[in-house]
Formats: sequence, C-alpha cells, structure tokens
Amino acid sequence: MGAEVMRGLTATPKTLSPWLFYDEAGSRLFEAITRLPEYYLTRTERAIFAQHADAMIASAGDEPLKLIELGAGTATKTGLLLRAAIRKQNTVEYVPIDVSQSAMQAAKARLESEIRGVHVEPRVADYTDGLAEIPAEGMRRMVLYIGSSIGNFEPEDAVEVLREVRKRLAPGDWLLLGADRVKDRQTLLHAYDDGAGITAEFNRNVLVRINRELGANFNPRLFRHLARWNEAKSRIEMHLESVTAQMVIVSALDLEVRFAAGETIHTENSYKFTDESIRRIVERAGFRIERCWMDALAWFGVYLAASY
Ligand code: AVI
Repeated sequence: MGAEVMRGLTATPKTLSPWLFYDEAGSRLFEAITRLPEYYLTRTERAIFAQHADAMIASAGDEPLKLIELGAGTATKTGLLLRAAIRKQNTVEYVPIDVSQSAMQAAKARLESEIRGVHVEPRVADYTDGLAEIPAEGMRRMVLYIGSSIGNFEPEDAVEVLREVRKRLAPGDWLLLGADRVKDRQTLLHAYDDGAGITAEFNRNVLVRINRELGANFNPRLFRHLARWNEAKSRIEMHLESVTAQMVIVSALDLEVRFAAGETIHTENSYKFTDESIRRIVERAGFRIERCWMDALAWFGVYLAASY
C-alpha cells in the first residue's frame, strides 16, 4: 500500500489505484452503493440472473458444475445461480474468493442457511492470489466474474486478468462475465454521483484510509468528489479535487504532497463496453463466447465464454 500511495501521489497527474478503496469501511460503502437507486448496475445484473440463471447453467453442458466467484463480496446475486445449479444437479459446491474475511463468513452462513444443497468453501485472497486458489481438481468449473469489475482495469490489463483465469481452467470449463454497457451520459454520471453522496464518501474514504494506515493528515472535506464521462475512452472517471491550495503530510512515507487549488487525484476508471469491445477482450484472453444475456434496455450484459 505504501509503495502504491508513494507512486500515485508523486506522479503527474496524481493517481491512487482503485483497490485502495476496499478496506472494511470502503467495502461497506460499496455495498451501500449497490443498493442506491442511481446505481443501476447491481439490480440490472440481478434481474438478468433472475430471468436467465437456468439457461446460463443449462448452456454450460450436462456435467455437474462447481461455481467459483472472483471478488465475491457478500455474494448477494450469486444465490440465483446457485439455486439454478441445484435445480439441475441437486447439490452445488461454491467457492467465493474475496479479500474480506467477514464478507466471506457472512456469505457462507447466509447461503448455507437459505439454500438447501449448497456447500460453501470460501477462500480469503486478493484477486491475484485468488486466481491461484481456483481449485484444480475434479469437476467442470464455472468461474463467475460479475458486477462489471472487469471494467475497473485498463483494457490491456483486463485481457491479462482474463488470460490468467484462462490459464487455470481446462477445456470444457467456463467463464461467466458481467459487463456494464455504454448508455446515455446522464444515467452513467448519476450512477457515480448519487444524490445521497454515498459515492462521494466512498471516493473520499481512500484518504481516510491513508490517514489511518500511513499516518497522513488529509482533510477529506477539502477534496471534492468528481465523476466524469470520458467519451473517447468509454469510461467513467472518478477524481478527488483539492478545493484549495494545500500541503498534506504522509508520515509513514516521509512525504509532503502539495496540491494546487483545483488539482485532482484520479482514483478510478470504470469502463463501459459495447458488444464488440467486450468480445474483443474476452476473445483476446483465449475464450470463445458462446452466449450473452441482456436486460430489456440492453444496459448490462452477461457473457458465457468457453475455455477451449
Ligand atoms: C466494483 N466496481 C465494478 C464498481 C464500478 O461501478 O466500477 C466500483 C464503483 N465505483 C464507484 N461506484 C462503484
């Protein structure tokens, strides 16, 4: 974390990597975001699962499947797929992988009490170690990478992440990928700048975390949350804008950081895809897309891709 903060705050323009958002408070704020009326992604993807989970499981062949989820969080949407798998194969093994131990424990307790026939084996790991945790043995596997988390990577890195997944899969295994689609600018901007200010708090939480973990003295109120639609790059950008000229000290790094009034820290990109742009990424990673499901407005896509 120190190395990342040092790199980002001494760069021009200043940046902080989005993985820094997800301490306990940040993970809770993200969960709150997923319930906001403006944040259409979660409910839209859930509606796609509610309508098509049986078809998704059926399209992955006749053999029983084991489900593995990268960055599972509290796994609130996954129940729909687990129930569909149980309708087909009576029982299902589910391996959620996430950095948050508490989220994993909560997911295990909730899913095993709510769904008869599910066996949950959580792995606490970040996404790179998490890939190594993909169980190798036995059954056909379906790796879930949902929520459009793939959109938080640069396109080249997204290809690399999926290649790493692909390397750990065998022919006949599957990837189920959720991808948020390009849509009108206002809908996109509101999703990342909600009326209740939860996304602003999520964005500023990175400063609170740096204060706590690296002994910095950021005043989060002196940084304004900004969401911008970058049309040319097809991405929502989040920034923190310094409202005044100021200097911040990060004691653990022995670092003084100067901000001009209006200077920004770029904290996140969230790429929005077209059918072609997501297909290109998935195919360059060595998968073959077999099917895609969307909601009625075509706001979100879920892609089933074969490892071959
Ligand atoms: C986790 N990820 C897919 C979210 C997104 O929409 O890019 C993170 C997020 N950032 C702001 N709101 C939500």
